[in-house]
Amino acid sequence: MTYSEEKETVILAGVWESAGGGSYDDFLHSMDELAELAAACGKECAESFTQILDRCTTALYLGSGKVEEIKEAAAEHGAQRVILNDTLTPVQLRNLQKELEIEVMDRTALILEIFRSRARTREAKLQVEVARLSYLKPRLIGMWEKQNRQGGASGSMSSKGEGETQLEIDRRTIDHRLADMRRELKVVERERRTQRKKRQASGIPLVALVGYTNAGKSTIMNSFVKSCSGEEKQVFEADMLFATLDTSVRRITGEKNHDFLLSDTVGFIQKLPTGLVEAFRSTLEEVKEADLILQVVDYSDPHYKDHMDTTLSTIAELGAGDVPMIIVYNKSDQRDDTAFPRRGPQVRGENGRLCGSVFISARQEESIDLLREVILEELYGSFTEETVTVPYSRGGELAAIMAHGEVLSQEYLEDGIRLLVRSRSKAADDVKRGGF
Ligand SMILES: Nc1nc2c(ncn2[C@@H]2O[C@H](COP(=O)(O)OP(=O)(O)OP(=O)(O)O)[C@@H](O)[C@H]2O)c(=O)[nH]1
Ligand SMILES: [Mg+2]
Repeated sequence: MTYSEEKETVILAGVWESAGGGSYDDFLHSMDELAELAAACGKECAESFTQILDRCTTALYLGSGKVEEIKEAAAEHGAQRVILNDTLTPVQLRNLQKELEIEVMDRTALILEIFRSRARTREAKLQVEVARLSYLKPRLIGMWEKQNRQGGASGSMSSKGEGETQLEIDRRTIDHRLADMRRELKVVERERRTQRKKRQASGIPLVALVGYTNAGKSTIMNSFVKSCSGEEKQVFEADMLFATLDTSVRRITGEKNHDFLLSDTVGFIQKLPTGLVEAFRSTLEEVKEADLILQVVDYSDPHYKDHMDTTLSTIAELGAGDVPMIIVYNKSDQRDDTAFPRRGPQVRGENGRLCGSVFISARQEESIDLLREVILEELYGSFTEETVTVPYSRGGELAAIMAHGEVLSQEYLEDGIRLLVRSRSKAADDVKRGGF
């Protein structure tokens, strides 16, 4: 699955299953997304075919008439590949390839290819490779048949029997490699767990940016980073699907000892191959451990509600359904009906839980200030003013109060100092409990 420097010309095709329950509109949207995925992978789409069927055909995915049409179009455009909008069975892939006589690839393989080209760290590379080999294994037979037909790399393999033997060897090789890589991943995961424990021990709350791919998560991360530690800790952001694959965590300075850690990770998409969710589980595990999830939504996308559904179900799948959440309606600058930055109404989440919401643009400083305020409120409570009297003998307590709150006035009494303190309510509770 490599692609050359020159753009590969492809043809897209998808089936809307009228008996499948999904709406036709959603189907068309997923076809648009397929085109974006292909573009993100450096492919040029020459034509796109859609077909309405009760159910996809078990032999070919598409109807045979449509396959003929695609074959003609592929010849006309000089296309090198046809990309299908679903995950195909090994049989469908094999048959289609035979009929079309050019490369065939399904949505899962396309996403895997993007992930593969983007993976940077050893962990991400291993995760993608595990997902890719698991996907490839049941589909090897089709590749062998193709090689035989073309007299490809192993041209000497003339009889079927030899091919089958080679297939067995290949499957075993894959099994060995998978076992090796899973072992290596376990080691990396252990390191990640150790890091996470250290972080938890530090007591600094973790806030996780989560959302559909291209929603603006990395841009929000960078705006926060820029506001407190300069440019050098920036993460990669770009107008492309799956710009981020590796999780990064940055410490964001709040105010008065109220810091938090912000994590940015891989985005979601509808029909994200389950193999990838599995492979990325340890990376996404951060989300489960978070004290707060920021669900970033591209509010300028007409399909933002579907994206939210996909994100919520993936969060639930990861076992992070109970983590408090704030919905961040980002890219509000791209809408002419939305004032921003501002707080939005409370939104009822999947399990009936209420989440706060906020309308922002990640590129605007005031927006980031508001978002910081909303995060701090959620983590440390809203501001309250309270009078406390600290005995002269307890200087440590006085220092803790000054570190976490703002002293508005002070009065020296006989038995101690009376202070009027403005602080976040959760922090004030801790002071009262002697938690500092
Ligand atoms: N107009 C506008 N563009 C934005 C805003 N936030 C992000 N973008 C742009 O949207 C594109 C995607 O942003 P990223 O931050 O890379 O998105 P992401 O959610 O990290 O995406 P993945 O890493 O692919 O999951 C970039 O071109 C950003 O410049 C915003 O508030 N307004
Ligand atoms: Mg990103």
